Amino acid sequence: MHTDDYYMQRAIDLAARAHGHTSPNPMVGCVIVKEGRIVGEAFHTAAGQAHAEVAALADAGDVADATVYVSLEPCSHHGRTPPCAELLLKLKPARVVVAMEDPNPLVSGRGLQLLRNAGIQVEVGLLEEKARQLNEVFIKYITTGLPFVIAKCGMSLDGKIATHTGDSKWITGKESREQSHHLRQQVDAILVGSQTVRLDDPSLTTRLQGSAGGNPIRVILDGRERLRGEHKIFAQPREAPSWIVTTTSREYENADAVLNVCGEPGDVDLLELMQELGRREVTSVLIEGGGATLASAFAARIVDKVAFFIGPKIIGGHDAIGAVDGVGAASLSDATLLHGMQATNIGEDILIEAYVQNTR
Ligand code: AOF
Ligand code: ZN
Repeated sequence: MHTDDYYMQRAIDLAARAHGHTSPNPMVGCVIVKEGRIVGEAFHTAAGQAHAEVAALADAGDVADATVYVSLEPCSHHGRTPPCAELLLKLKPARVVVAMEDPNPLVSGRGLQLLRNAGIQVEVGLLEEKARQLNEVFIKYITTGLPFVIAKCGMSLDGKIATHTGDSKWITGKESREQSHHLRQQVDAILVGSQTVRLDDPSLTTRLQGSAGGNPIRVILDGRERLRGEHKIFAQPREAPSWIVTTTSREYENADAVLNVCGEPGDVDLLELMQELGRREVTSVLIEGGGATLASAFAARIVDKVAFFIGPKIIGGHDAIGAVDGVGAASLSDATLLHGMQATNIGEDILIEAYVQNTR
């Protein structure tokens, strides 16, 4: 006999198997238990595909005395698929245990209410923190319409992303770089400034061994219109869409989309850009620099999480670019405050992750 915690953990683990594949939907897992045995289980594989509960119920057969564990409240609305709560009402399991309420305003408690009204025993909040962390992207996107933004960089212990002559390859080791590809695989879009494209000419694709990792959309800020057509992001055949963001009406014949986002001339309004990306169902963005782009992102308060890789080097020099450039905070009360800061050893490097307080 296992505990409720055990089965919910299994539902969360199942959900996580689809990491990077469910956008704009959440990751959801479901486990159905009868007389101490798992009789059905499934996870949501992609938007438009069956919800976790539907697939697990199909797997289970008769669920009259069963407990259904699901990592997100069963939905009550007609989206791309019909409401899971209605299917549960029809099949009438004895008990439904849910990790967290669905933050989708179309659901938010209505699914639970439907089940309770029908006399099904409902419990909410088991392993809720884990479930919320798993779906931090979905929670942000569905409640604000803005993508969840991760600011990433690779820097020396003294916070530099290049030497004063511009040498930057490599500050962190190959394990960190591989970890960055995992991050790319999990997001809908990567954002960089045109300076990074001009200096590094990156391809910004996901390269992971043995994985058909999805390539995120490449979003390039070109407020000052410095990009020409010769860069890898414009190469054919296209490995991923390239969207260029400008403040004027310049046309880019090689771009897959041109997003005209007003701001000061030469300065893209990043909050407006996030709103536009949200409208295009981009639920997560990985900002990969450089220093000026990260500075604008923190100043615009669009960053939710940081992932800073620190290599065991000290570069020094006041002309060496820092991870976060720009003018910076005038007083500490203007600094971007973080919480939940965590360190992980990655090869010889350390990855620091933390959440930004007072994001939008
Ligand atoms: C669940 N189980 O496996 C998922 C849920 O367009 P649809 O029909 O796929 O609905 C998407 C919404 O349904 C999504 O925003 C979220 O509120 C919920 N997703 N719900 O009970 C699932 N993927
Ligand atoms: Zn559903």
